[in-house]
Amino acid sequence: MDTYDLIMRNAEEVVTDEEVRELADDPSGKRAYVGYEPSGVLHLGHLLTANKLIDLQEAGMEVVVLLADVHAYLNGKGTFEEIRDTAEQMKAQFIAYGLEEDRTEFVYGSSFQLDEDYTLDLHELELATTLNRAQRAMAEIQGGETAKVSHVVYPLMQCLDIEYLDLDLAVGGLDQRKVHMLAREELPELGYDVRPALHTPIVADLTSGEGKMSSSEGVTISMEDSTEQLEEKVNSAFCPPTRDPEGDLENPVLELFEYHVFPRFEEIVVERPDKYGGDLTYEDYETLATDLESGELHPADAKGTLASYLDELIAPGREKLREIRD
Ligand code: IYR
Repeated sequence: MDTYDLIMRNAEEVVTDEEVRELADDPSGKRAYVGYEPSGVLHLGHLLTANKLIDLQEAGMEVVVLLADVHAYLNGKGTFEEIRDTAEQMKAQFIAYGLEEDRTEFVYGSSFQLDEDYTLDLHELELATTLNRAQRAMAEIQGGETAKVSHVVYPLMQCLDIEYLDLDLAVGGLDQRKVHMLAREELPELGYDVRPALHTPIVADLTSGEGKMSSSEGVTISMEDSTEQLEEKVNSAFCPPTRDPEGDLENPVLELFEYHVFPRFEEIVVERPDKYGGDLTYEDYETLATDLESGELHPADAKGTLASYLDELIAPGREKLREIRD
């Protein structure tokens, strides 16, 4: 796959395409990042952006993972000590998942966000940004009410991270787009460069096909799931025989194949007894989706296959978590 296509694979949008093409022309030494609030264990929401980081590493870029401890604190995720503990566990799970340890820089937010220069820049941004704008940038990230002062400081700090980590590309789920747009507008006011952003899709809730999977309600798959739990969740997933269910619904089974399985495996084998037509082998998502729509691939077989590939992907992280906790 050529570098531009690899960078763009499964991206929902990039801002701007022209800037990303420029990056793709000369990716070596360029720095991309995702920031994560340390909280809980890794789930498919985290792994979707991690897949993109793995693509970017393959494209020759340097990858930075921001363990956003100060952001998690501002968002009410616990004490600093709890957040640090969770962050260390997250780091171990990311490495187990496939981020190359010696080519990934893990950075704690608190290692630079409390410095004087950063703080003064933050205050300058506070002065330049309306409450309304900061609240809107935060609304999709926070989900609930953004009534605390910490909730408006949070997105401004996220804008500054892009400059202070010396990045060439900001990566995040679509829920981060308003922060990235704010950064594009505000960083030049402080005399800093505009950097492109790449947004991954938000995968629908497994059972309903609606909303976003990684929300606190609903079902998601995490590094903590046993093989049996994972099978159970996938088996109860919404999977109509179409990639485009009516209205706002999505087919989460197909989405998981597209965003999680195909990027990480060369080929997917659906094991079937001979009397049901024997094994099916897929090298790309399109063919699998087409077969599901035509009835060639039964939803139950698709689910069984999905569960076993997802299990393979999360197994090393699950093992790591067990080690840490024992
Ligand atoms: N807002 C992210 C966490 C986060 C991301 C980046 I990129 C930062 O620079 C800081 C924080 C979230 O919703 O998890």
